Amino acid sequence: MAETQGLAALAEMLLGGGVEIVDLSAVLGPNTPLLKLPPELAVDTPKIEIHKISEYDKNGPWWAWNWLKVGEHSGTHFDAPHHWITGKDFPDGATDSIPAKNFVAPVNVLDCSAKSAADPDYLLTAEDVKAWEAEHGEIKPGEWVVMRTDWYKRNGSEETFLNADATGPHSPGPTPDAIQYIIDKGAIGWGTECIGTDAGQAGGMEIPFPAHNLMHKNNRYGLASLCNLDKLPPKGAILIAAPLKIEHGTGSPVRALALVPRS
Ligand code: 23J
Ligand code: MN
Repeated sequence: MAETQGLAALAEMLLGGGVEIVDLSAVLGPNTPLLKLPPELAVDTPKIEIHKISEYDKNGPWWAWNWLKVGEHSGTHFDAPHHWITGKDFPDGATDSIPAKNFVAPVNVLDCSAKSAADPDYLLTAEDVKAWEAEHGEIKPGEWVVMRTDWYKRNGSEETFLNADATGPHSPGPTPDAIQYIIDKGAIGWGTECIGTDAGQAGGMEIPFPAHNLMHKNNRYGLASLCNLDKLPPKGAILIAAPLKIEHGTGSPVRALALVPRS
């Protein structure tokens, strides 16, 4: 069967180096940048803590292990539909009810790095997405769409990553019409290299936080704080991003990986 042959070919490529595994996740720890929301609007996610239980000592002579304090939406993470009020009623919209098949899918990588370097408030429009498709090919149902900005290169410092001033955070993201367009194309999810799936200034848009509002309203997913999107081709890579199976979870840190054919 063709399916069997395809998987055998993949096995051969994995073992023979014909496919490269690109790590799309940042280190998760006390220095991970975290979202800051206006205090009059919301409570923030807590600082990440890693607590030692033992390290080959009196608390465990032959083993080392830790326990963690970590919010679901911390570091490189997955947004489930249940995260947003618009997606709250999907029976398969939480981390423990999303079908596992949705955690492995082809990925379209839109390079917005030059425009984001020129303008930290750069907003990707539906017209931009259509122009990308004209060059690289159509976005197909079931595929991820991710925005490459090279913003992950700032994630070593919360200050440069959030890029906030008196008018709030400044980081690139999508317009509502770009998000509606990829939803209509059947995209399974939308991912970015920034702290969240929305632009820094998205709270003030006509639809506040359109990536969250519209994607989750349509039972689609989000990925935030992705890394290394500059190492992916525009098309042809496979994204693996599986959230922890947290009971009724709204999201989860993930080890996001891309399978990239070696050229
Ligand atoms: C809560 C409120 C606003 C936003 C977010 C969370 C995220 O970005 C997130 O991590 O889902 S913008
Ligand atoms: Mn999130």
